[in-house]
Amino acid sequence: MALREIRKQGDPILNKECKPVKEMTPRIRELIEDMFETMYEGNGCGLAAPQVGILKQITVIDVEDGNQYVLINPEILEESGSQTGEEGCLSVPGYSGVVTRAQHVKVRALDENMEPFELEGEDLLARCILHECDHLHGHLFTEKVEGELHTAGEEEEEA
Ligand code: GNR
Ligand code: NI
Repeated sequence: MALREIRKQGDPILNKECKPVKEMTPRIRELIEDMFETMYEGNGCGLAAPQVGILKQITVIDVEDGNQYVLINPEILEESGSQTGEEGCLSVPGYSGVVTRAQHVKVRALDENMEPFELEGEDLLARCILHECDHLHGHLFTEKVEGELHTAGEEEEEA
């Protein structure tokens, strides 16, 4: 296991389309382990392969619901409802902004054994799934921010 370097906004790799994974290999298993380690080190709730410089459709998610999700070649099947809230990204360190996303999402993906599964999520899990799927298609949350990006950790004072 090893930490990988997180690519930051401005790195053109973050705006590229990722390729589907055709078969599991020892290198991809190692990548997935490293992605979890890198995500936990950064206190993130998800990480997508392009964030560590790999243009493959792989993302890992842990929103502290007791599961570690690995989504390979994820496809969004359904989106419903709406939630508006603060979002951040390990590739945009120090900033957060308000983004409106679906409240409920259903995805189909392959797991780390290339077995298909479906996952439904709400709230933070839905937000995280959509954020990670955006990464796999070259999109960052900054494109969807309503209003300004805020400096994370600095709350505005009451008037
Ligand atoms: O750590 C992260 N927090 C977060 C907060 C709200 C919605 C999505 C996320 S994902 C992000 C980690 C990251 O950059 N994943 O790509
Ligand atoms: Ni991100």
